[in-house]
Amino acid sequence: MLTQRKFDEYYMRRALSLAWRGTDAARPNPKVGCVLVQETQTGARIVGEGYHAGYGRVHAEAAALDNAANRSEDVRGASAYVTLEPCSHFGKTPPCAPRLVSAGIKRVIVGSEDPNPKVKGRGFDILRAAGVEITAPYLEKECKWLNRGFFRCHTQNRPWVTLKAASSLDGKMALTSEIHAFDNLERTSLRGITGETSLNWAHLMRAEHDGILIGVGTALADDPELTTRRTCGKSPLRIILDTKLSLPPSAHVLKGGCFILTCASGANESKRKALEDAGAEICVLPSGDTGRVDLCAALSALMERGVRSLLVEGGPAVLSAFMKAKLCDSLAFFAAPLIMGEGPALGDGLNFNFMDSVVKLKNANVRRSGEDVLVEGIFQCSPAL
Ligand code: AOF
Ligand code: ZN
Repeated sequence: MLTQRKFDEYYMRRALSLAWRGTDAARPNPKVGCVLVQETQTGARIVGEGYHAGYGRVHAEAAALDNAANRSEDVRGASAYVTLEPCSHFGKTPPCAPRLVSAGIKRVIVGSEDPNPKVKGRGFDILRAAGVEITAPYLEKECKWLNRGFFRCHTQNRPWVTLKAASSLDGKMALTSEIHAFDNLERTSLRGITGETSLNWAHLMRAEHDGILIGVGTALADDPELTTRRTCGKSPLRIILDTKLSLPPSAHVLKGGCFILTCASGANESKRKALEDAGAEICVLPSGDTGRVDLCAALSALMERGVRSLLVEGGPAVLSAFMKAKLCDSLAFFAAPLIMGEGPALGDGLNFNFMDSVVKLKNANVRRSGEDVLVEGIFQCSPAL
């Protein structure tokens, strides 16, 4: 016989796995899953389940109740396992908490409170007032991780930021000759450094993020597409940090739309028009201490644009700028079995006098990626969700 705890864990994990199915389509809404469980004298069984399958579509709880109705199941007296607090507001769909109440649900097990100010605690109030038994938060860490971008935006007003870097064992991201070839601009090409498996993995990471950001140096040097062509899944919004608006209208990255963050308010009108005609959306921002686009302002602008999670694939300068500003949450570092010697390296431009102040990762995890090694971790500066 399962203990109540194990019993709850089993169904909440089922709700979590359903929630993951909403991956692309739910953006910028959170991914939510719901499982309805009916307990009888002969045991417990799932009578309905669902997830938030797309922005503007029914919420997970409504999908689960509809599923139960289609199966002619009786949900009165059932328990609902939901990864996020049932909502209380009329948005694109009617609120879920009253719907659970009128369906006769007697117990609700919730992953975490909804940080959206339109909901935040009000869903619980509705359930509690109706006498529904509440167990919350339950498996909170996992449920928050699922929607880390959504939580980061509501708690810090910026997207979840993942830095991705690929280098040799000695941390080099390019050869010196490559930089000279591009007029001292940073270069972060994966070509020739990491292997196929890591490239495929990197494209999967792109599909999991709402936005992908590089510096204009990388755009000029590599002329990348920044798509998910090696895998399935939606390509993220392409974003270029381009302080002086120097990206040429012929750049690959402009095809299919691209968001340019610049400080060049007075840029030549014809240049601006040519970029816009080529697919760019230009956003003029203040410059920070370094004379480059202020990263805090950049992240707010991206949040406004619907970006909840951002993958930074920049060269060393852009990666270091995010670390210096402490505006980064997780790292994915691919190390290839190579020693490249002189060349631009991860961490270039960062300078610390004491070990206490170096950039640190917590929960670091190491795994193989073909011939390469993938180190993942959470930056110590990343605030709790
Ligand atoms: C739930 N269940 O499955 C989801 C919830 O634009 P709307 O009307 O779809 O509302 C989106 C907000 O509703 C979203 O920001 C979040 O607070 C909540 N999402 N709530 O009860 C769901 N997706
Ligand atoms: Zn809802």
